[in-house]
Amino acid sequence: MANRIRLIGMQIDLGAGRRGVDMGPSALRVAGLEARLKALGLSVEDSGDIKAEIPEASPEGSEKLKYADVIAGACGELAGSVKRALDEGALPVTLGGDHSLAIGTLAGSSAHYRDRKERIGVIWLDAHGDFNTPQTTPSGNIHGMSFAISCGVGSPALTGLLGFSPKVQPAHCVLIGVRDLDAGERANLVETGLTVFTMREIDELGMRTVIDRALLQATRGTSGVHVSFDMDVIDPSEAPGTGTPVRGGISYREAHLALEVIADSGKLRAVDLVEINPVLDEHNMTASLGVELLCSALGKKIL
Ligand SMILES: [Mn+2]
Repeated sequence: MANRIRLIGMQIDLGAGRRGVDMGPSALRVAGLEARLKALGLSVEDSGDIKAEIPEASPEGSEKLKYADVIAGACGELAGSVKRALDEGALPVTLGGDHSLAIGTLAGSSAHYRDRKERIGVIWLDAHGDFNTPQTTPSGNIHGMSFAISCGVGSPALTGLLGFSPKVQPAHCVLIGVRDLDAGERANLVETGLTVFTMREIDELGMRTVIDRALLQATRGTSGVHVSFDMDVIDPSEAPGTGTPVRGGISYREAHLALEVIADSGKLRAVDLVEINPVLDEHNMTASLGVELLCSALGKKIL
């Protein structure tokens, strides 16, 4: 793993149904992210924030694909920043922002490896599938479509970012922690053949086994793993500051363990931490947890 970390903030809430998640990058910085990472001996650069236009000043567009034009533009910019970080030998840590931003981060890491005729695997931790399409979405919110889009499923206006699709092969992708899927989304996941570990598999097998299997899947035939971590994968009792909480999530320790095992693998190449909404949080506890989790992902050990 690179010991150079580049923080990239993404101020965006256009992809979500509830406002305020665009303040997530600030909440993570206020919670001491940079100092905590430096204390681990990492070299940390903060490249500042990319700002998507606010909804009040943006055309909503299709009600089945809200704010697609603005999201595509902002994600294009983010993709460039993520690719540049990787090209320069740094590990990009993208701070969200709603999960539509993964359209940009996965495009960026995919493009970096594509230049080298290599591929990137994905481990996506989330209460939801983020695998809707304009045909199956109940809300039209793009943060519920971003994983499908990255796998080449969905609107060409978004799957075609940077001029190639898919960004990642479904065979190299794993979804972990889901407990709330829409009916059409479930069908999309089954049809795509994505590897999914639901909360039931975590309960039955334990997080260690689930993460071992996920790493095996995501690293076979790839040069490493891009982790896209949605804070709503964690139980809302530990992470209340998120827009679409669902009870029955992973525990505080399961979240750390997942990222500690990924860090130990040496295969982490990029990470997104998304859906921290300070408006809904209690004294910034969800952002503080986010900082702790990034430390685990980047090599912090208990002993
Ligand atoms: Mn998500």
